[in-house]
Amino acid sequence: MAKSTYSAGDIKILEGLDAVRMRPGMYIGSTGVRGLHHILWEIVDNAIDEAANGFADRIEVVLCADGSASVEDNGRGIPTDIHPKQGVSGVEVVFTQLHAGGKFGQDAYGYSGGLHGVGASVTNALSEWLEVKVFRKTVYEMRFHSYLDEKSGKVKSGVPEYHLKDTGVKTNKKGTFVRFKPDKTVFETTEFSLETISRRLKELAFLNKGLHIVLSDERSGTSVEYKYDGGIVDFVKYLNEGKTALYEPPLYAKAEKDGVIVEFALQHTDTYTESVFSFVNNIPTPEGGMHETGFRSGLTKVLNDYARRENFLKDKDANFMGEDFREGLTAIICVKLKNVQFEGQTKTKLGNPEVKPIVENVTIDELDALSRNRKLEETFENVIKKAQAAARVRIATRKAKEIARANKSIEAQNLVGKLAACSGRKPELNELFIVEGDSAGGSAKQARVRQTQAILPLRGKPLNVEKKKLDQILQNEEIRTIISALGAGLGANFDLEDLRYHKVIILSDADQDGAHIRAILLTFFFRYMRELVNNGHVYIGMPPLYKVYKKDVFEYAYDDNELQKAIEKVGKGYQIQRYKGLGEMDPEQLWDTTMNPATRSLMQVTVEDAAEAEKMITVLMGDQIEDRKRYIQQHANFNKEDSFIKEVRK
Ligand code: 28F
Repeated sequence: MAKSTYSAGDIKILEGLDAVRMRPGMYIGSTGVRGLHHILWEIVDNAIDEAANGFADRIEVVLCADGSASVEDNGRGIPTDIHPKQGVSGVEVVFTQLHAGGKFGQDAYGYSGGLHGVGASVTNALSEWLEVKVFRKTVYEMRFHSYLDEKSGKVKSGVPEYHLKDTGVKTNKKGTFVRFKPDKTVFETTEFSLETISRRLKELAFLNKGLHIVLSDERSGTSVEYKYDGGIVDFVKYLNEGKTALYEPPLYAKAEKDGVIVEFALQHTDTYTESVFSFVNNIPTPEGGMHETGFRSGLTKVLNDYARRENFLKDKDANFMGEDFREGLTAIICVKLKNVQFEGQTKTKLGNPEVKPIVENVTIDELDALSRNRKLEETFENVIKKAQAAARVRIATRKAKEIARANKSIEAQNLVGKLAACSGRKPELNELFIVEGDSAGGSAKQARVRQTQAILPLRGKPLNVEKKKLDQILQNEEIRTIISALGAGLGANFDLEDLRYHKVIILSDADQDGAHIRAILLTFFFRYMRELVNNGHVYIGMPPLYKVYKKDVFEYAYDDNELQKAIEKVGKGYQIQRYKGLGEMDPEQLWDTTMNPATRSLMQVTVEDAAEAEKMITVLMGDQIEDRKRYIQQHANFNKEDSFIKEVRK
């Protein structure tokens, strides 16, 4: 049984607590509202440690009406017997000795936090009074208080009123109860925040599977309880509420390696952001550190291996990037270790370098095992599919950046001899005719209105951009010339403001070749100058197929139907000229039939349904021959490459 009087010989040890009161900031960071909560967390952390070590499963926190707070756990109870070295009870050691062994001997006590690691004695030192009860068959009690010493004129902190006493009162309870009143002369505010405390207690409940935490606020008469039997799996589910998860339940693993306990839970959603939250010994590490780095590289490796093993990646394919696997990822990573080193701006970054390979290896081993579980086949497939989508976007974005860079050199391109520019300086009035073939180009140059009509003859077929990488596309002279002539850049860098021609008119022959050239150009515009199409700047010139004439009367016909009507109009003795191509028309005919705004026929290209157009272009212009065949069969009525063109004669 501990002695129950307090003698002068015991005083020496308390000088440490007076130092705390002299410079509270050194021990709890600040005397503001954060510091106030800090002294509560010291007590809560001890209760959590007891639970984390498997001795307690319930913690109750009460914010009392008098400004005090109490914490109770149902653990073993702080030792009541006399500590062999200190000569006083374990309780007295805990509340009077400043960080007894950097938070009472981590070896004896297992893992404990580093942030609040200065211990319960600091809470005692900064309280008006503090009361402890230990329930071990009977109820033990001890009280401390701070007071102004008349003799020295100094404040004495956390002084025991008596040594730990056994009240003799029998109890069925076990555990520790601590109640303290923060000192008004220390803190700028002594009002506990229910919001701050409930948020953290909820987090602690997630981090400590099955731990029942009860929080009561006597000031407002409210109370909340937290208990998560799924632990961090429940944490991930909670974070993903309101989002669409790509699989259920979250992936989870826990393992120990080289004295470090690693636990993680993760689940992907259909969103695009990454939400990875990490903890060390229950302390949040928003700045990340070695554990997060290890987790990320382990995740990337194991998922790439899986993708290859399951043939999502073929031999020639490059690996996914880590970021591809983290798009829409919600994850919680928890590690527990001794001798934590915190770094960073706010000391919330794990600095221990040995932790990186440990977490990486645990992540690889555990996730690899899960990925070989046939029941999780669909889960992993969904993870890879999400990464495939992310990779596609990543590559497209990179292309856009390359395009932006390439643009600069394109601008400087010399157009002399190719483009017959117009003299007018008003883009809204200007028209660019992209004409198939040199001879039609020559006629068009002669026929045009110089001020508003520019002619760009295409010599060969432009490149089918759908099948090519951007660098190849930009090597194609025809394409470069078009980009340069329009002057508005391309890709992400495309800017309508800089467009030199508000009508871009494709003039190609009404045959197979012409249709192909048209489709190639439209694909290029759709892929790299979408705005141009969306804003209705792209047109298709419609050269007539027939001329029906007699002396000086004539009619043009654009199809067989119109041919019949033309024949009726011209009447007896008519003659028919069938145009094989634009090249057969003389400048005057070309002007009349295709270029004169008063008499010509243009089709405006619009995209009615971008998703449909996208799919169609991918299938028709891409290199999946089987897909193309199937698509064409399914859309039997499908007017070849031009079906996303809405016909508007202008
Ligand atoms: C309300 C806050 O502080 N709970 C605690 C224990 C249990 C032990 C312990 C604490 C004494 C001197 C190291 C019991 N039996 N809740 C709490 N529960 N501290 S604090 O021991 C601390 C030792 O130095 C405990 C066996 N081992 C440890």
